[in-house]
Order: sequence, then structure tokens, then C-alpha cells
Amino acid sequence: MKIGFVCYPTFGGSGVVATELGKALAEKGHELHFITYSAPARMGSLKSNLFYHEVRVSDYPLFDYQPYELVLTSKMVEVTIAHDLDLLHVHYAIPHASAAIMARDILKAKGINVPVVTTLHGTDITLLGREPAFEPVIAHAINRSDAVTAVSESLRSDTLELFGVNRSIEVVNNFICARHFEKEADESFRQSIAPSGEPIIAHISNFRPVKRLHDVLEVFIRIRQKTAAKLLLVGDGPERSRIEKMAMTAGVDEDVICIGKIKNPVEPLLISDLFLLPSETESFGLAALEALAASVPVIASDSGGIPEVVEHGKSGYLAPVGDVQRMSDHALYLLQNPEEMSQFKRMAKDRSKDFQIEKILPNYEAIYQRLMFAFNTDVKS
Ligand code: GMT
Repeated sequence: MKIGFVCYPTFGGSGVVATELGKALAEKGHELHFITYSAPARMGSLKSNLFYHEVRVSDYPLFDYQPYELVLTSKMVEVTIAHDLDLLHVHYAIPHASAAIMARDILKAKGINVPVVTTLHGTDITLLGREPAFEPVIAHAINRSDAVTAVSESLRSDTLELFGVNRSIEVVNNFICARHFEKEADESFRQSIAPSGEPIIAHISNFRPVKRLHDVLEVFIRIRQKTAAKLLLVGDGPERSRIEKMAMTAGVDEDVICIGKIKNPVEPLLISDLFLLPSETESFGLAALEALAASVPVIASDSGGIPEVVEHGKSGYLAPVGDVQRMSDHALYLLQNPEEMSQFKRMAKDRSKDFQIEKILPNYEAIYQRLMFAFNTDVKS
């Protein structure tokens, strides 16, 4: 099949999921065309069936705001025609799904029928979807897509409730590529973070308010009052300087290590003992799944799609949003009970196996096949 993929090319979960899915589809022999404003962060090298088409917006002095969505639409039309695409799969409702709907209409007027699959990732619904400025566009894009998927049951029901959508939305969970986690922890890296063998507690995110970085730190401060530990913060974003100041005021700054944005979270996860994800909401919590895949139990908020990933009392512990005391109690319990900790680590790894890409990818392929059949289109090899 020849598939056009539109996603955010950044380190964010939606971009990572789209990129890994695209790469895996290419490995299975499909022809993949990424259409984005820069090469996806996790794309790796191009192959004979893996392409990248840049969406470049010229700086027209006439416009106060450059019309990215229109340039993206034209690019989708151009790439679909030039490469005879079978299907467009767009990740994130705006502007990708709305642009794809317009591209599909333009192509239809030229006698070309291309189905559009939209995958909803979370913030497009739970945060942007609540904005009156975006709501009608998102609702239209969802209603007019040929298939819509959501990364969790929780996101599916949020979408149905928020937008009054009366179409089917299929749940296709996020996934991990197990082989990325099949390596030894880098002991010199661990040493550099925790020179005296302290347990390492990790958090990975874009440091936006929804991640509740202050709760990460509050939990860590409580742990630190009872035992030696290091907090490894991976990522960057608007909350970083506030958190660094907070760590200094609490006198734990020497135990808080911020390593900034990195391409791949596997190395820091492999040296970690616990993962904290106290988010206000998460449609799925890909970072939590990646932690489980590295055998790291997760202490998280009982919010959004997280309970669909982390099993309370098995692969981690869940607590109400903002309940930092309960989260730190859970963390300390595991840190102070090595046998329990080893069992949780095993169960974390086991849980991640339910979300291996080999199990998830066929669900997307089945959707593509169904649409090709419905559109009565011969698949191009
Ligand atoms: O976590 C973020 O804020 C980034 C965001 C994104 O769009 O990349 O992540 C969302 O999509 C991920 C992939 O499907 C999910 O695992 C995250 O839970 C979701 N984030 C939120 O819902 C806050």
C-alpha cells in the first residue's frame, strides 16, 4: 500500500507513535510518505520505500500569520498525485485532519478518491478541543474522516462526549518496539547520575502544565526526606525553570538532574528504578508504557488512559491527581521493599508485552484494507 503520513515531527508522543508506525509499515513492505515541516525526530535514515516531503511555508509579508494548513493541504494533494497514494493517515486533529479533509475534497474534484484515517492523540481533544476557537473545526474533521482511531478507551469516550460525535471511533492503543529496550543499562551513565548507587526516579515529558511537574518534585522531596535518591528529569518546556527554582528552595537541587530533550528515552529509562507520571490527564501515557518496557514500575495519576496502561498494584501504583502524599508512599514502599520491587519490575515488563507493535500494527492495517475495499480501490504495490 502507498500511504501518506502527516504528523508533528517533534519528540511528542503523537509524533513518536506516527513515526514508529510509519517505519514499521515500511519494514512490512508498504510505501510510506511522511509529509511534515521537518524530518520526524525518530525517522532515522530514508529507505527505498520511506520518503519525507517537506512542507515549507514561505514568509509572505502580506500575512500576519502564515497559512501552514493551506500549504500542508496543497502538499498532500501534490504528493498523493505524484506518488499515486492509496490513503492518507493523519495524526492529531488540527491542523492535520482538517487539512486532510480539504485535500481529499480537492483530489475528489480531480477524480481521485483517497480515504483519510485520523488518529486522535489526546491534547487535540482534551485541551484544544475545549477551546471554542477550535471546536467546530475539530468536530468537522472527526465527522468527515473516513475512519477515526483513538489511542485509548478514555480518549474515545472523551471525544464522543465533548464533540457530540455520532460516528464510530475505534480504539487502537499506542505501542512500543520491544527490541529498542533489549539492551543492557549503561553502568557509566548510571554512575554519573547516582554515584553512590542511589535509586533513580525518572520523569520524561514536555514539561507543560498538564504534566504537573510540581507534583513530580513534591513526590521526590517526600521520598528524599526518607531515603537517598536521585530525580532524573528528561525533556524541556515551560515548567522547567520553575521546577529548578523549586528544587533549589527545597534544598534538593543537587539530587535533581535535568538532562534536557533527547531523541530516545531508552537509555535513561534503563538506568531508572521508578517512573513518575502525575499528569492532570493523559490520553494514554506513552512515556509510562516506555518505562514499563524498560522494566521500570510507574507511579502515576489515576487519570485519562493511564489506568488502561499501568495496572495498580502490579506494574505500578495509581493515585488521584495531586495526591502527592499517596504517590510518595507508594514510591517509598517499593524502594524500601526490594523483593516487591523486583516483582513489580517483572510485571512492568510483562505488561508492556501487551502493547508490542506486532500486536497493534495489524489493527491499523485492517482499517486501511477495509477502507480500500469500501473505496473500491485497487491497492498499489
Ligand atoms: O504528552 C503530551 O503532551 C504530548 C502529546 C502529543 O500530542 O504528542 O501526547 C499525547 O499523545 C501521546 C501519544 O498518543 C499520548 O501517549 C499522551 O498521553 C498524550 N498526552 C496527553 O494526553 C496529555
